[in-house]
Amino acid sequence: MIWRHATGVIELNTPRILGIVNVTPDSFSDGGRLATLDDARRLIDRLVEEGADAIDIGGESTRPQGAEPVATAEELRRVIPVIDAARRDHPRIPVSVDTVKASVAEAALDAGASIVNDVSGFRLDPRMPEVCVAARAGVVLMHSRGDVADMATFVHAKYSDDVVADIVRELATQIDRASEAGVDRECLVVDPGIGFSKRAEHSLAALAQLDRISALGLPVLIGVSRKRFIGTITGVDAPAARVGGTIGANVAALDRGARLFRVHDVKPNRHALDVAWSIAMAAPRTRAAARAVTA
Ligand code: HH2
Repeated sequence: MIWRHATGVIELNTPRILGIVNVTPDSFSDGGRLATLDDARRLIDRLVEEGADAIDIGGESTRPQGAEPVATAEELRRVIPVIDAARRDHPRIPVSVDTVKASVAEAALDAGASIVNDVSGFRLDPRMPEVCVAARAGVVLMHSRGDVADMATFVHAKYSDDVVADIVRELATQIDRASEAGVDRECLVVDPGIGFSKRAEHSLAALAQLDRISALGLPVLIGVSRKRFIGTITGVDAPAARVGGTIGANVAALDRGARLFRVHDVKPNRHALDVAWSIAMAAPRTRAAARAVTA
């Protein structure tokens, strides 16, 4: 399997890690850490050094307490200089932009981003599919409900007895919308949207039955990093201290078919996923496999 994006290909012959860069004052686990462009560049240097295969840059939080939507001009002001710097500092590393706004995606793609990570899965901005098609961008279609302000709360967390069937059905609609707009299937990956309109039991069902998400026929990306359900299970309140729980969830997801992992703490996740993958393959993860990313 491969994931095609605007400037190259990510071969999914090994677990791939997207390092998170939140250029937001209010993100739930790392908000406000990046005060200057140099702070963002230093973080990106570290994520790449620790083994990230791509960088996911976002300028609007969807925090679980309910988020404050960000104006387009402000979101652009936050993300474009960081995307530009990431491309100049690390030309081999693909950049993803985490946004639900087509105008932000468009400017980000112009600045050198090659992947659009839309946590609304093309639901919130009708122009998003055409922007992605025009740039031949890689696209993450994530499952969520509601808008930016409430998608990470429990307002829309009402499911039938088979929560995974509901997620699969809604994701299938989002995939159809993307295909009808002309997005190449090889450019698409799906994400069950852990914690988005999902209580702990819903997120756990999605992870436990990830094979049913994989059955949609597209690569699966998951974002469990430091999330609330890990705090619920472990009793660890501070998001930054949830690394162990994050690794547990990522390794379980790898076993159930996930190939792309969006994380804050690249180094420990890189080590854990590489060891788990090498066991699954009964062979060490090779350097050649690790290099099969073009940007
Ligand atoms: N989770 C968050 C943001 N973007 N994108 C994808 N594809 N999958 C996810 O699970 C996902 C995502 C929320 O996490 P974070 O960026 O750490 O926090 P915040 O939204 O508060 O900035």
